[in-house]
Amino acid sequence: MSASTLSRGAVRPDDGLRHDWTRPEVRALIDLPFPDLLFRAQTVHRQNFDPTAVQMSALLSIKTGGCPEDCAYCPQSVHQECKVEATRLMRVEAVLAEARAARANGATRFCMGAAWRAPKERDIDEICAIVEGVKGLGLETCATLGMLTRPQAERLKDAGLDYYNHNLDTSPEHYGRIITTRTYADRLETLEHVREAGMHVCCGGIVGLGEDADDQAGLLVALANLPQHPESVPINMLVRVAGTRLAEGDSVDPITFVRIIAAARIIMPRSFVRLAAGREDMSDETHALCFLAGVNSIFYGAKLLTTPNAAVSRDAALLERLGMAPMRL
Ligand code: SAM
Ligand code: DTB
Ligand code: SF4
Repeated sequence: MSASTLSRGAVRPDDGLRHDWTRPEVRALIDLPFPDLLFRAQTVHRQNFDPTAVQMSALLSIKTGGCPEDCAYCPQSVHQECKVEATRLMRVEAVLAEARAARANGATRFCMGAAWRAPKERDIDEICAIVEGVKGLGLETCATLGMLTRPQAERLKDAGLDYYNHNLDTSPEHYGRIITTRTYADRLETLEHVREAGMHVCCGGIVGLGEDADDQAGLLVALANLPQHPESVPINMLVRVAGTRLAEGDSVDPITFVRIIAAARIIMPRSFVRLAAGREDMSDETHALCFLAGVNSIFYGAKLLTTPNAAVSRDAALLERLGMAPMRL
């Protein structure tokens, strides 16, 4: 995208950050000797953040299943053999009860996910009421509802939505093997609408989709070379769900995963890098290496959207063992 084709809200700021990373450069970073890579990541991390503080986001599926998109990894797609029961959008009061519980647990941001390709206008009315309610509890608000138009993004911003999550998922080349019902360009367009509306961007991807090392670098390059770095970068380890197209496959070496996290930290130095899905099956030691590599955000709570998350008691004990603590607002 040239500067002249960027619309106003997406104009690249003079932020002193690099937006011109190349794939060979990022591959070389990922492949650095592990001590050098972690030293660089930890140095960058300390220049920008308190290395002991972890941002805690709670996640709630406010509209589950029945999604028309064909994302190969996702149990909520109607194209999968597993049939996650489709629900309608939750009522405001039910969402607020969950948000209060998340706040009591220590989460400072409440992320709401809906299994939609894109919200309809009447959905936006209901979501705005939910966002206003959650914001009123003193929580930061985040939603992931699929594709958005610019007016929809503006309505959500006006209702008090702080962050919008919309992932690039993988490299542009690998993308077509994972999703055919929505293009990479569609995703970039939604991200632009979110930016133009003045919301913070939460955008990341998934490791373990059968991608190669070049795709892994390609995802990071696509994220870092956005007009502005996403404020929040969730890196998910694929949760393999029985009955999905990606139920079987080779698992990614945890050291490779840590390397990808470290490279994300180095090339997006001021972004919160979130260790997102996949923590339930990750050892405490892998968690610790991810924190060293620059992770400073996690999903906190018993459940992700449809699958289990690492237990709250385990997370609390791990942070304590590591001398780390939840970040306050
Ligand atoms: N339906 C909306 C959309 O995809 O735009 C929002 C919800 S969707 C579940 C949000 C993100 O969750 C996806 O983009 C994907 O990155 C992640 N995700 C979904 N299923 C996953 C899985 N099994 N393992 C890891 N991440 C997953
Ligand atoms: C993100 O990057 N990961 C979250 C959130 N954004 C919405 C979703 C993870 C979903 C994991 C599979 C599930 O629980 O259905
Ligand atoms: Fe639908 Fe989102 Fe799942 Fe894709 S990731 S199938 S868009 S809920």
